[in-house]
Amino acid sequence: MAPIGVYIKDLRERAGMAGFKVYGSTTSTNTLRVVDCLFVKGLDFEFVPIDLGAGEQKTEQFLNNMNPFGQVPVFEDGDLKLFEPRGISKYGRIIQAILTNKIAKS
Ligand SMILES: N[C@@H](CCC(=O)N[C@@H](CS)C(=O)NCC(=O)O)C(=O)O
Repeated sequence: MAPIGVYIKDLRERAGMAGFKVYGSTTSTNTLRVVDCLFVKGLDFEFVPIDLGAGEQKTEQFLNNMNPFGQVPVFEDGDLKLFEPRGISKYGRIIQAILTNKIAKS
């Protein structure tokens, strides 16, 4: 396992560069939890609607590229994808700290 400094450096390099995306549905409480968390942290993101009723979360494309569990939300930052709301929230907190220089840039 890499030391935490390596992860922090990688996060610093990627923070806000790629533009965040949230794939989800406004009828999904888990999506709304993530959206709310990003708003509170002042992090910009693009919202990509997924039609749960139509089963868009179960397509092969979604299962292979977004979330193998076939659920929303999915948070995307470049090639990084997260699909656990608490993990997304924690990631947002770290990114916010980096962007607001609470974790000093080297
Ligand atoms: N483990 C996930 C569960 C996410 C979840 O339950 N998502 C629901 C919407 S709130 C979903 O995608 N449902 C559609 C499905 O399961 O097909 C989490 O904690 O967020």
